[in-house]
Amino acid sequence: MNRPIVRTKGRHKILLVYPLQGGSGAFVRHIPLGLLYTSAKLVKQGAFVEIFDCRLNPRTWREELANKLDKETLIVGISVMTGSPVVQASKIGEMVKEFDSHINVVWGGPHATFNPNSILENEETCDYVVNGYGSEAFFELYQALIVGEQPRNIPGVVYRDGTSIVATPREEEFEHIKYEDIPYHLISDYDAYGHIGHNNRTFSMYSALGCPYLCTFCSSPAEYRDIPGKKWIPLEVQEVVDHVEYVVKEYRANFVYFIDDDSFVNLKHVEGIIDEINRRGLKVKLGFRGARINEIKKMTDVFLDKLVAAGTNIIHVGAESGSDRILKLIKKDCTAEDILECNRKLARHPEMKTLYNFMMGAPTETAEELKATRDLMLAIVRDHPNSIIGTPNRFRPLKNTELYDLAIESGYTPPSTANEWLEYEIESATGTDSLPWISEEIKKMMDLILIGSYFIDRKAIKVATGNSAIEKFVRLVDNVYGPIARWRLRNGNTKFFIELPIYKFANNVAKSFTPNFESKKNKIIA
Ligand code: B12
Ligand code: SF4
Repeated sequence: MNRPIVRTKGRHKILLVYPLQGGSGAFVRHIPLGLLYTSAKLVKQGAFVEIFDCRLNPRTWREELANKLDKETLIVGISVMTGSPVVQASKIGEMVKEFDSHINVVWGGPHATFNPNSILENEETCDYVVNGYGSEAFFELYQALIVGEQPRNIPGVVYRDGTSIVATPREEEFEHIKYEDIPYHLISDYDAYGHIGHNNRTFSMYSALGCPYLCTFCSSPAEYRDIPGKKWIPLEVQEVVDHVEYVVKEYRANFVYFIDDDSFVNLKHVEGIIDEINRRGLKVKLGFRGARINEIKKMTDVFLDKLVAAGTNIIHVGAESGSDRILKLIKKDCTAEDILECNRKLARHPEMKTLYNFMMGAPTETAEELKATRDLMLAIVRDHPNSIIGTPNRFRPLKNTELYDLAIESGYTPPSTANEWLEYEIESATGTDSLPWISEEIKKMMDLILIGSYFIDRKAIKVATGNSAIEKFVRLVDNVYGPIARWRLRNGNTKFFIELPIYKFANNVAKSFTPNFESKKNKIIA
């Protein structure tokens, strides 16, 4: 279905909403790229689209969102990740329907992709779910809704018809939106986005699509399983660097975050990009969120020097566990010793921070294996002073993953209602009740590692370097409490662990904060 946009005097407006995020959203606020991609085709065809980001107004979003709605609003689309954004999306749906029940509420994003039926069964106010990539499906859904038709046979669109749920299978191919078609103008204030402690103007983008690996906890293999052919497609170097140049020149970006699942499957790909960035003389820092130990093993010091010289400021590495058995279970294709060896290599290039991701509480994981993770974290920090231990993810089974099946076998019952999804907050220290394999001993160890991870590497000093109230507070806590946390972590001591309730309280408070990432040096004077 590819009719031109029908313009009516009646309902035609689309409002795309990014809900408040969980705890990690207090530290990282990327541009709502999913919404820009989703609206790309619609904007190109002349539809009226607005973006509203609740994260920029955490306390007043209801009133501000209500002000954006009127009798011409046809669709409110919400981008939903698993965890507390599900509850937020549910609140947005209720608010919209209270305002006007004729507005169509559409859920999309990673959570919607894996849970369309559960959403439609439990969220009365959600009318349609888009499963998978958004641009084409949302365009076609809009075309149906604007002329009052049922969105029959639209790949990826799922909806209720009476008491049954109708789903048309999605198109199984990678979505690639040309950078010229990304409607960047829908975002009015780029200074509002970034990472805590950075006063950079950060733009996230892809350099490659997909991922060829099969880590058993991750949603990506499930997402790409049925896509025929290669599972990792590097974008053309010229195109990637044209995109970088475009955001640098048009939007004064000075930090580009490659949000690829994995950028380094073929080292030549990244090498091509950094060479071309250098050749064009673009002044921009780089971050890569997808790097694997088996890939770092292949990187030479010359390659790493080049990455640093090109302005690479941070690289994220999935270490996940200090236990070789767990590393094998999650198919990381490496051992704990490999991680240490790669870490020592990365330590020789300290200008580039290395952020390690970890996971705790996988099905069958024992307390001893968790201690091995704790020991690995301590060794990483000892060997590489500019490493950062990311807040470890408490394992939560993601639908369609191999570990999900193992979790079900191990007695796990998945959530259904929005409030149950709240318990899914991966980085929070609450709610392990639905994971029956987590013993009291493991739970204590997980809590200890979680709290310790904030202090193990002095990240407050490395990351929260700005002058905002929250950053000053974080540094103060690091100075006063940090030594105790590190001592507890090293010794596995959880006696009188009053830090845990304090942490839970602080985590909740942090969510309603809007840290100021504003880049004053870089402000565009309109
Ligand atoms: C940036 C990012 C974050 C940021 C937040 C996002 C932001 N904008 O600031 C932060 C750091 C806070 C974050 C946190 C987490 N993240 Co994250 N994150 C990402 C990342 C790297 C990029 C997201 C992005 O912009 N993608 C690009 C856009 C174009 O893709 P997209 O959002 O999927 O949108 C497409 C479709 O989903 C759909 N769509 C999206 N929104 C909408 C809306 C409508 C109306 C429609 C119709 C369609 C639609 O259309 C879009 C275009 O095709 C992805 C990995 C990736 N490469 O996508 C992981 C990813 C989304 N995160 C993931 C995970 C596991 C997490 C965490 C749970 C754990 C963790 N610590 O990483 C937390 C928890 C978040 C929470 N509950 O609050 C998983 C997905 C989990 C899930 N089921 O939700 C991903 C896919 C990584 C992975 N492979 O494991 N994340
Ligand atoms: S964790 Fe990373 S490397 Fe592994 S499958 Fe997911 S995206 Fe790919």
